[in-house]
Amino acid sequence: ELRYPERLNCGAELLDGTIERLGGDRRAFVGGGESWTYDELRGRVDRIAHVLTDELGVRPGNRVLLRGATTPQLAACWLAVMKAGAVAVTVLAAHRPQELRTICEIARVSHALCDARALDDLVKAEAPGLRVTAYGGEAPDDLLRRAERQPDRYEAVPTAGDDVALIAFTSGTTGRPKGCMHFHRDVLAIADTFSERLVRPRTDDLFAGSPPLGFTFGLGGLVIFPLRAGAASLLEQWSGPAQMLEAVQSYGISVLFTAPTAYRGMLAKLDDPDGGGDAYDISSLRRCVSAGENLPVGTWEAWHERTGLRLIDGIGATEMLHIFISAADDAIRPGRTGVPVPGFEARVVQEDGVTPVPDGEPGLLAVRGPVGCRYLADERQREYVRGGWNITGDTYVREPDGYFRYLARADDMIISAGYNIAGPEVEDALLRHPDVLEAAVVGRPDARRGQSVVAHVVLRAGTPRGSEMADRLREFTTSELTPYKCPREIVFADSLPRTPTGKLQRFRLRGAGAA
Ligand code: 3SK
Repeated sequence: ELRYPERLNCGAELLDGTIERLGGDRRAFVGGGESWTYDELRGRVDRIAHVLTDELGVRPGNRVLLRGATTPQLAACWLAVMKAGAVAVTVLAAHRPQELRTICEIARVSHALCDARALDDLVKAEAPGLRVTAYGGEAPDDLLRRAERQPDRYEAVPTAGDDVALIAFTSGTTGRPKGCMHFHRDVLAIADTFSERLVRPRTDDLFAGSPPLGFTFGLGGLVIFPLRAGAASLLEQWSGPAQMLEAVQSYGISVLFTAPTAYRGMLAKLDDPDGGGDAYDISSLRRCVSAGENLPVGTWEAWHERTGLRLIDGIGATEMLHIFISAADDAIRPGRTGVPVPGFEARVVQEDGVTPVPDGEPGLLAVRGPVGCRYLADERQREYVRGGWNITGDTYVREPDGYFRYLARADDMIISAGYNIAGPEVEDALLRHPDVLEAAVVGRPDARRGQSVVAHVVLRAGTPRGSEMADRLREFTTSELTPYKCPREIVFADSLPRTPTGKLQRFRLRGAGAA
């Protein structure tokens, strides 16, 4: 069982605690041409914390919005907010002014620290009473300039373990954004469970990944986990699979966090005879984590075959802060997400959210553990947490051996002629076809069947589209799946709609027909 002291500041634990245990003369953050040791990082964080409290008037409990590209500077600001006892409200660079305004309103944000290159949308948001300070720019009152004039040691505010440290926003597929509150102890708990027990970082590891720090998948994987382990993290924004492969090679990344689409994108590059795939040396990779989306067996196998590495799949949620079902090493069973991460419990329940369903039958995933959902002032809390269990909105089967197999988001189950069809299962089959790069399968209203199965498919570069290809894909799925699951229609697309955090937006495809 995890036990933390009553007084706990996660920023101080991650920095001062790690320095005390392992020493400060070790690499902490790399990126944008910078490389800081733990001692240097602490100096920068502490100076920023001084500016927050001594110049900007940030008080413990104040909500501070953080907005910027993935850089060491953004991560230093996050740590400074933690040490100052304030509450970080992390947002995505992709959030538009109206969304930013809503977030500021819901979370009653008083201050914002914003990358100077991303100021425009925040200024346009015109959030009432918001005090915005830019960092990383040329202005004389830039946060980092001010920080240079401050002392390099700051005594962290002695927050309680169950003081709120972070409000992470999730918009779900539709509706008003929900702010998920997480405590100082939660920040350490995700490192001490999933990271410590499954990723098992080493002090000489270099972490990196594509999820932004405004998404808790990225915040955990790129800031919290490496710091807790005394490892280093590369904090850079990547634009695509080629850049990722280049970064792995040039920096010697050993622990990678990204989504299945990115693993497929990297595989496509590695296997492209004209793309110089063999030119990439990615032998530094040791641990690869996949989350954010369902990981198809085909992707797992292809990555294993190409790299010899066993992808660590996991399901996480903003409400749960990070990953709560997963498996690593020999415990991995491709096609299953895994088992509850040590410290968590999971089960599959009926629509009422409390009655368990027998093993082997589909139902709603329910989970509980050291972290959980606490929506900020939102009635939807009642739907998410029922009887002490978090109902994540995913449809799962628990197999008799205790492994959890993902079927679909509960909203994405297709009911056709009385059959329940999980779109991701059909997507997995399509992805096994050598010409298919991406696939999204949805139900379309159908007078006879209730819904009919429609597949939206992105083909590999240079593959001709058309009815012949559609017939071939339909035939292929019939050879792989029970016929009632096979798509009645195939729609070819250049790309699929995704959220800024990379999740497929299947709801945007429902009702969309052939172009
Ligand atoms: O939402 C997700 O998919 C997720 C995955 C891993 C860790 C954290 C999150 C929010």
